[in-house]
Amino acid sequence: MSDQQGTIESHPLGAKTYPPSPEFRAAANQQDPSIYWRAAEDPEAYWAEQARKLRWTKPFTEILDWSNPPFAKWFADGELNVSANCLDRHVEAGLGDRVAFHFEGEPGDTRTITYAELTAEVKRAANMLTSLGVQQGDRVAIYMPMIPETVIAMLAVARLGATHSVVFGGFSAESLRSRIDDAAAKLVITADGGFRKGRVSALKPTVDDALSLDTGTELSVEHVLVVERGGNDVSMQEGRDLWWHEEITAFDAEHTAKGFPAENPLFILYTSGTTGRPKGIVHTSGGYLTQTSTTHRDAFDLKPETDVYWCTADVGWVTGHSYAVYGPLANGTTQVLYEGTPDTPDWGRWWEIVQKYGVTIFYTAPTAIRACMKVGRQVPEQYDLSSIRVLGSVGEPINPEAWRWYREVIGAGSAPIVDTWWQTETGAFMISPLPGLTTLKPGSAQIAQPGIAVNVVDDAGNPVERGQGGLLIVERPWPSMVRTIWGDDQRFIDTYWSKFGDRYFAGDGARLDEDGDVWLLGRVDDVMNVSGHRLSTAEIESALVEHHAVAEAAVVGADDETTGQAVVAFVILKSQQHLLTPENAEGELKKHVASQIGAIARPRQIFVVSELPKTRSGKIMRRLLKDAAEGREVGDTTTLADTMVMQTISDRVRAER
Ligand code: 6R9
Repeated sequence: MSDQQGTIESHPLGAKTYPPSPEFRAAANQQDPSIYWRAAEDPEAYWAEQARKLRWTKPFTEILDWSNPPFAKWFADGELNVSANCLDRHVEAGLGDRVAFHFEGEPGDTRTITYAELTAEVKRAANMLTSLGVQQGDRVAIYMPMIPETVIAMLAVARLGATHSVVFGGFSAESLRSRIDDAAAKLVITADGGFRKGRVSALKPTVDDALSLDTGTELSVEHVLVVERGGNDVSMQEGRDLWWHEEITAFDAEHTAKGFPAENPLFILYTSGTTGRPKGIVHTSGGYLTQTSTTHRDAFDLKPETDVYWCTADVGWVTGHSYAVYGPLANGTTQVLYEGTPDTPDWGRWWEIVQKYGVTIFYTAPTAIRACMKVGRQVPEQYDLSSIRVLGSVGEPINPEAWRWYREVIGAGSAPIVDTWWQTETGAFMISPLPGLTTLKPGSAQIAQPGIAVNVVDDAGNPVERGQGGLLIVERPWPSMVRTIWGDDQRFIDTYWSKFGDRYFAGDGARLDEDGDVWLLGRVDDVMNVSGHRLSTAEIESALVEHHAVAEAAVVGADDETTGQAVVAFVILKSQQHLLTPENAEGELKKHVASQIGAIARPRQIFVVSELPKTRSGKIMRRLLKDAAEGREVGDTTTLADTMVMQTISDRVRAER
């Protein structure tokens, strides 16, 4: 097998490219390519210029302080109020009547909230939190469904200079408690329950369980504030628990926002670490708001006067923080906020919402796109999606098959797709096309944002040649970067900065193509080594889903006596296809992969399964599939959306061994 076949050096993706249409380009926020070199020439000046678009109560004179790497400070002598930048600033500019949120509850209830109304609600809530003793520096845990009060709570905490820690509503009592303990939160804001898949999913009872666990850590929580949403029965502990709607009536909508230092911690967000306890990623204020608002405006080509923007991510994830709350609100965006799942009451729900509100910018994840593909294009085709003009993708590499479907079926064959690469740790987009400038390549996130410098290096830290694969790094500090891991500076240093000095190690494999565009290849632990050849799980998965009978695929590298690692694939077949049966699928698909990529990539085994193990944010947990493929006891499944999936899969694998 020559090195030209079956390795990441021959990524077979995306032959056809998609330049911006002349009309799109002519109207785009960024239509002059010189932005890239101007920003590269003096990134600090570029970011300072962006930062000055925000409202500072005390202007900054320092830009970047990197005197103590890896602990960066941006705009450190400046002061601002993040919440006032998202609210009061717009109202004072005469935009109070603009809709901030079109809220759509899962059962069909709706609320329209203008910037003036949102500002008033946040002021009231800030007064309420003050009365509960919340001050600058305090931590507040938020465990909520996707409803307006969740955003109001975040902005009220931020307004006081306190720090929120949003915990995804699907997490267990144990996970919630460990996050409360780690941050020593003094207040928990929750709801009785929220609507999910047609029924009420309780939240307050989980908070009760979390707070009554004996963890060996003294409970930091003084109060629990409960929003009424699900209408489910909950018990309220006298003195500790308070109803939001009862308390808030005592407070008026007068509240003057005070400025806080640019490096005041805005939030902690825990990422599911591969091992050990979750990492509390710390983000601060001025740099974070600068980069989220800039990238939101430029990568989505946002026109706040006319666009209706919808990011489908739950606010329990970083995408919800940066691109459903802070970035869009700092830009005065009109957004859709939807409480439920895309399949309730049926798979037309998202598209019905797009049609109803005339959504123009739509941002979701490849896993959701593939789920919609599986159901079939006849569903979105029943709705008028002609308002859509920009599409976004995030969370994992988007396979070209899904990319083309997304553009064709959702984007009327013309909407640019911005494939945005970033992480909880980066806070905001790092690699993404600019839709008025970039000729799109399906499957590649392509190019660093202006003012950001990324590279692909080998293990020794030397840049790879074009056409080669390696590890993705960020060359210089950026405004929205993680500042530390909460309470654990050493872990911060060890995790991200021990490999390449003061260059940030992202943990992702990547390849530079002949044009210098970046192709993300998945986490480095997802890059396999088969007979000394580097193979990417993403590459083989992409080949598998290119097959007409395959709906979804996950690939892992399993230990193999002769080849070091061998490729093991798990596939879901499309339901309405008649060409492959589970019995003949294995042979046919092995042949298909070999012909698409090369014999080196031919999977050793292919298992047809009905579901894949996913986290609640939709990421496939390949680590567990690897356990099953290697015949080990399957590891920790507590972060799975459906913990039974792995049992079924390991039984299947065992039966074949
Ligand atoms: C925003 C978010 C981060 C990891 C990251 C990478 C993967 C995210 C991607 C992508 C390829 C993209 N990832 N976006 N891979 N193309 N456009 O997802 O944050 O949950 O912290 O995950 O997700 O592997 O390292 P987070």
